[in-house]
Amino acid sequence: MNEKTHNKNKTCWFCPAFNFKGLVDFRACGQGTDANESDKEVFNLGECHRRPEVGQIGPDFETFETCPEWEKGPYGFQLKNMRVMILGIDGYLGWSLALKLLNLGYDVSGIDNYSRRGWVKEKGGHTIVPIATMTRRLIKTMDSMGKNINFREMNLQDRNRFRSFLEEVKPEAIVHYAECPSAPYSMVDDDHAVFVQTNNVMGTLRLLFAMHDIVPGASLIKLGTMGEYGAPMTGRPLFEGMFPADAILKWDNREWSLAGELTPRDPASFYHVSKVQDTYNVFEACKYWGLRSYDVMQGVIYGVYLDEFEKDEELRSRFDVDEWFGTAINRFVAQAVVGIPLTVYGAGGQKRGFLALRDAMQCMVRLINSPPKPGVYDVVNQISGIYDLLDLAKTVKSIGEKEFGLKVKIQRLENPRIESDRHPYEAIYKNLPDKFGFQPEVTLEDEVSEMFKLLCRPEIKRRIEEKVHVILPKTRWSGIKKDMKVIEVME
Ligand code: USQ
Repeated sequence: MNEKTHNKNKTCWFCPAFNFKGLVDFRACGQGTDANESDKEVFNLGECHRRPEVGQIGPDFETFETCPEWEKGPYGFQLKNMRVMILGIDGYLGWSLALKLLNLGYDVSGIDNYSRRGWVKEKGGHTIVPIATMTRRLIKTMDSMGKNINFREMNLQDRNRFRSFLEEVKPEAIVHYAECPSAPYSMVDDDHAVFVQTNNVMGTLRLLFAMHDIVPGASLIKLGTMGEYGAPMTGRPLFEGMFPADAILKWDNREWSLAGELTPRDPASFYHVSKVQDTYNVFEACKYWGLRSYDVMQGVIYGVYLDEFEKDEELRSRFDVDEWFGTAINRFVAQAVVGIPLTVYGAGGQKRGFLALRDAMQCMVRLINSPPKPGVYDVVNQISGIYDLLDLAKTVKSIGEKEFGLKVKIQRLENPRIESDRHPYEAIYKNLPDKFGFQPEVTLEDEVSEMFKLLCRPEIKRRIEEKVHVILPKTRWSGIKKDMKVIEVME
């Protein structure tokens, strides 16, 4: 596939500017139109918001290649000045995506209530890469890119304000990052578990209803997680959200097709449970109302690099390494820089899908450029490789020692989580490369080197040293409050 033109044959069916007049057919789960009233047409004519002069047109009127509203970009055809709203625009991913989209010519808007800054502060941490206030960020994007972001400070659950912002912007795509992303934070106690689930699940539900009422044609790119699936000990592959066409269930000498059914979920924390519930809510909204969505089952993100960050130090995105908001590879690099033995939990045989920040951003742009048809709920497993934790720690150790002259140890700690630490893991991740032209741009080793380069700077190293007390894990899934024992230190 030519990665630049993978979406060239998509028609008005897929375009968020096309306003359908009839019913849409919910195709994602094998449910046909029989459930709808049979005397109504399933789909019929519509009109284009962007080109009212063409009048009533059919959904196959133009392709992205022929339509003058679409132009060739580095990640497929893109809708000119497409209006993309990022929910959670101040976060690690939200801010990175905002810069990437601005640079590519999108019209970017966003909301945030700065809760991520607040959660990290509540736990005594700070982003070890300093970040500017939103006001400074907006000034800096204007200075260095000449672009404005239409930003509003607000909570997604602030119903009336959010709805008026949607009315004002009328986004053509909405990227939903506005959730609390931390498994350990959701396991601290009942207050944190209730907060995470309320924040995440109710925020998404508010969003779905608001989209139904105000922008039903917009495409929703919703951040889910690979952790929804768990790691089944049978070794069953982790398909992309739904079973493939040839999956069969056999039982009691009988057989059924599983094609198109949502696969079982086995989430790994109360946070991951919130994402499972989101999955069902988004799936249902597509089914009931013809909304369209990609649910992005994202693996663990790592990295600090994006071309856009290089334009100005104040454009960098946050980078957390504390127990609650830091994730494995990011934490390992920070630990190596300040001489803490790398914290591998349990046997270290946990396998997970990982993805570098800049590759994650590429995937998101590709998904924005290729909206699903109305009524379609689809899933991508967004990872570029599968690694086990101990191997990752060894990779970080080796790069830290060879390239940066550090002395790095690895410690195996009692596992604070309830999870298998030796298990089979076969995640399927074909949709992004096969359907959307995704090609990873960076290797694990190169990104780890980039991280070391930044984190070894004296001012950043100092910021890690100030927060060493929040690096070792204290939150046990069992609820027992006790430090983790060191099982083994590996030189
Ligand atoms: N782990 C260690 N040492 C550490 C930190 C983590 O061994 O210092 C292990 C954990 O036990 C776990 C694995 O590394 O087995 C991943 O843990 P993590 O903290 O890097 O990531 P996780 O809690 O799974 O959550 C992160 C993001 C979350 C996203 C998820 C994708 O915080 O938002 O949903 O990655 S996934 O892991 O695929 O579910």
